Amino acid sequence: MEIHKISVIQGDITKQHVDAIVNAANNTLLGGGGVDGAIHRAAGPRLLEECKLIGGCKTGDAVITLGYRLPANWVIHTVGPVWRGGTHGEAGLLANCYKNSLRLVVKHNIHTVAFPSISTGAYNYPVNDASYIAVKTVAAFLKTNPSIQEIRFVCFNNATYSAYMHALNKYRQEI
Ligand code: AR6
Repeated sequence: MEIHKISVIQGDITKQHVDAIVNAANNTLLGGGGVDGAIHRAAGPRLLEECKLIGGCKTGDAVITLGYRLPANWVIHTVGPVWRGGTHGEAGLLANCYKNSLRLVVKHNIHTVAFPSISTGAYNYPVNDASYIAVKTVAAFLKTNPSIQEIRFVCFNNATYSAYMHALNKYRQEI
């Protein structure tokens, strides 16, 4: 049962000892606030140098870099949608963030990965909807990609943690 590979914790993603952590970046990939700022600070300046060479990322897409000073070997940078009321394809774009990040996980033979709550900070995506999309999308991906051993959702605050736990329980009851 792939759902046992999904965990939810409250914590700081920069401290996670996993193969890869995911960054909730912006289209420029040149850093910002929130989890993006925290990851760049913890990884050190060489992360920005590598991101500059990539030259940007479309919303819903993902790119991969090294982790530099982070405990994680890799950083997968994905760009979530800005919430604009829900009628601008936000749900599909958010699901693409998770799918495209996990495609890179499989491609690079990564076994353990940590996600932040993409789009629910500065980009204002309602966390109850976003957390359910996150859980459902990664669970579907795990079904066809058995090489992945753990997907960890790292929630920075209590409200986010509650939303992800609720989403995981809701998904469990539906399958
Ligand atoms: N570990 C885990 N989660 C964190 C951490 C951390 N160290 N720090 C913040 N969060 P946000 P977005 C949570 O705003 O909504 C940036 O400026 C935070 O509490 O980081 O996708 C980018 O450059 C929230 O639950 O990302 C973009 O411009 C979640 O991470 C823009 O923000 C996401 O919040 C992206 O906005």
